[in-house]
Amino acid sequence: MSEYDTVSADVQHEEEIPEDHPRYQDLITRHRIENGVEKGITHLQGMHAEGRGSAFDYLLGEETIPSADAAERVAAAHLLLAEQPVLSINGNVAALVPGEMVALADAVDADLEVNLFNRTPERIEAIAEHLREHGAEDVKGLTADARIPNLDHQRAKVDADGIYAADVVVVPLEDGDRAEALQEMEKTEIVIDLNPLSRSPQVAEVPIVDNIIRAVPNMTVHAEELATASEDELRAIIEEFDRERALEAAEERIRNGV
Ligand code: PTJ
Repeated sequence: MSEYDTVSADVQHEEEIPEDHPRYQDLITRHRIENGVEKGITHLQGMHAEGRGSAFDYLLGEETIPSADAAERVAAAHLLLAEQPVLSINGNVAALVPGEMVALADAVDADLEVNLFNRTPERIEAIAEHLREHGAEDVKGLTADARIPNLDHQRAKVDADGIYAADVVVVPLEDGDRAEALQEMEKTEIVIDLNPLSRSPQVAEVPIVDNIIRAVPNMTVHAEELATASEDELRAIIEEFDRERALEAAEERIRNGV
């Protein structure tokens, strides 16, 4: 029996997963999503989403490829330049990277807003509470006093002084319709999605094809490094970025391993 056979399928705490396990990150991810479902944070559909993401991550080599790192730096530059940046949180994001989203929001002075595909008052409140437990002081998304135009009922609900008014929005693991509707509102949209062919990264001004577990901490590192950069320097970073090339590079890695 190998030492890895001792990793039970019924892990209670993620500390039980050995860090040198070859599938460590994937096991941690699965564990956090399961925990999220048990706590009423993550929707059951979030498990399907995670399964899809994990297949793409496997093909990407489970690492941040250079084009994704560049996109994460560009995203940090956009967030630092923004007047009113907002980070959107759904049930998968809350389960996977709650503290990391709070740290990013602090680094770029952004708001956090809960915005769900499968919206219920119970899940909104559970996610807001989970974020508070991870250090968030103010969580938006509970008022829901505005609507994203041209989108069906529940998914369209946002805060008037949050996503509705934002100039730059980070929308991780987003559904394509909402990503398109936000694009139509002429917001600068930063999408994190492991599938480069999904509609959300396809419409985003900054598509980040990377696992959210790696992407968010790396965006924070870039934001901290760029904190003293001038507006001109930040604008130059943004102008150099080629979104089509970033999408092609990710697809190339997935299809051909290059
Ligand atoms: O919490 P809710 O109710 O708002 O629902 C959230 C989900 C994610 C269930 C909902 O938005 C959904 O069904 O999303 P989709 O259409 O499955 O899209 C999720 C996308 O995220 C897919 O393209 C996945 O490949 C990608 N993805 C999954 N896990 C990760 C990921 N991308 C980055 N990092 C991940 N860990």
